[in-house]
Amino acid sequence: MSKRVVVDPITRIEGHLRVEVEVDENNVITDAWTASTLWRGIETIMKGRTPMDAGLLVQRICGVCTFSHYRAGIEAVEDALDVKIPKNAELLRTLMQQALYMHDHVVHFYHLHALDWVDVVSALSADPAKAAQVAMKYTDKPIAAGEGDLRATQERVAKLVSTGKLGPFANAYWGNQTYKLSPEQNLIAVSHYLKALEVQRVAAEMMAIFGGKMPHPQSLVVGGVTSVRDMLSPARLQEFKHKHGIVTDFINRAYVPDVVMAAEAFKSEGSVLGGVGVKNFLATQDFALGNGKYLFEGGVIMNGDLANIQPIDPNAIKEDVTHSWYDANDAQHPYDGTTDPNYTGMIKRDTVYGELPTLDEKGKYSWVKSPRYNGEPVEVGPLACLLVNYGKGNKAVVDAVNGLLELTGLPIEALFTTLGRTAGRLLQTKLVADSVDETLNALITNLLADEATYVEPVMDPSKEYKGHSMIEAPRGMLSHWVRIKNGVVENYQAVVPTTWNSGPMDAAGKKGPYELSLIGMKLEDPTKPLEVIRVIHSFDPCMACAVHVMDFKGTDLGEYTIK
Ligand code: NFE
Ligand code: MG
Repeated sequence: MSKRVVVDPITRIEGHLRVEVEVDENNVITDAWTASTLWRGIETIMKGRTPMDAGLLVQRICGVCTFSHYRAGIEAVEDALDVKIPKNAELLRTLMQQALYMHDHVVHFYHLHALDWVDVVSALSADPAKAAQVAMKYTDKPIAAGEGDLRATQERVAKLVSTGKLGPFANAYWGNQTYKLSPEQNLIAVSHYLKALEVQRVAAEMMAIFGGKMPHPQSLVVGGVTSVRDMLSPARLQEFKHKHGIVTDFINRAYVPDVVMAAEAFKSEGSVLGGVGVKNFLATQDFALGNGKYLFEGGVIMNGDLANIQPIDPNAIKEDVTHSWYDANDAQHPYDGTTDPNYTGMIKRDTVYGELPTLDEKGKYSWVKSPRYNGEPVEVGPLACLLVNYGKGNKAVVDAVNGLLELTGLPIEALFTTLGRTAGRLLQTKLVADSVDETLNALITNLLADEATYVEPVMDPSKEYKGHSMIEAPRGMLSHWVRIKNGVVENYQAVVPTTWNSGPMDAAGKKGPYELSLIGMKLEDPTKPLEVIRVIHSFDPCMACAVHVMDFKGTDLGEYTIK
């Protein structure tokens, strides 16, 4: 007898995500469906507006990767109007992107994903003196340094537990048998979790130095950046460098050792050794270094074939809505894409929690569309970026990947797992952090000879234009597509990283990365599905990005029972 397990809401993500799985009598997942239960409306409100405002409006798609949508919106219009921005502007955009990644990935690992690997309650029984020794095993200068520091962390958490109000640590599956770290290792990680709350603020400040504020920076315009002399003064550049040093130090002395520690502890835990169901990957070139080169190259991997990486064909991208709550006849290319909502409801059935409204997998069941590349689902994100660059022989990436495999004793196949996805995000963070000096130096050198930060775009209202941007956002490849007519936006579509990964089945019944990654995994206890959450979190879901359309009419979209 199969049973249905419902996880809703998945917390520690951005937005609203529901996962349903069927498990057999051995608690092995036999089928899975993922849905966003939130409806928003940004693509539609772009119509009829000046393309010069596109970036500022579409950055509201999300409060997390605000810079990514901002930049993608502006670069789509620049592509349409054939604007080539000055080198200073290009480098400044790269520096902001680097800061975004350093912020976003650190927050994801510690505050959104770590508690899938770290049992906070177990940390209470650790011996702080022993933990101080254990920390030295993974780095000679641990952030969680010394017995006193670790004991203070333990006392802080114990105090929280004694009040009975666990705050951020409430309602988790503590004690689950798939937690593998020792009490001492858990204590080290909890100490870094708390420290990361401070460090992420410094990374956000890096963004604000060039963006004016964070989130939702304001310094990009069609044609370049508004950052003129004041923003590019030596004092500002120095401030950026200083904050970069603080965050990089944390990455080297906490994030790297913690992932190595987790890899060692979890390398025989079955539920983290699956988790890559779709072996197709897509990543675009990004992080322009100002010399015509990019930190990361782009390409498409099909069927896990790293030896045969193809260039991206923008015409191969289409979005299918067969199982999404929208109307459209066929899969659509984003230049001609529509976003017409059609909510069809849920169906009641028996679950491990009793009778509940559940996803209607034979009909429509998610607000997320299903992007496809030549009709195939693909995974995007840090892992996709690393695999594409590893396969193409990008030296920095090859060295970083091989270095980590050596350090952890993991085989190359381990990349194609939940653990690999999480370790891949770490390596991307480190590569990005390590490229900042080169970018800053290129900017400083260029500023000595050339102060241009902006070229005025020219738009002829009697002409029609179309353009798109493809960039890497922290969760993967992001593309924006714009058509301009009579001087205003005629159509606007965003094909977003989390949409690629979390979309429902397509017309051919093909499942996307989230759904396929769950199938075949065994749950220790279906009423406490930690393993499901760990796999899904490894993608770093952002449903706000994935859906980006909004219910203005307050329509009743469904009823939910949250257990
Ligand atoms: Ni809302 Fe986003 C990123 C974009 S996600 S966070 O990264 O674009 O899918
Ligand atoms: Mg879209």
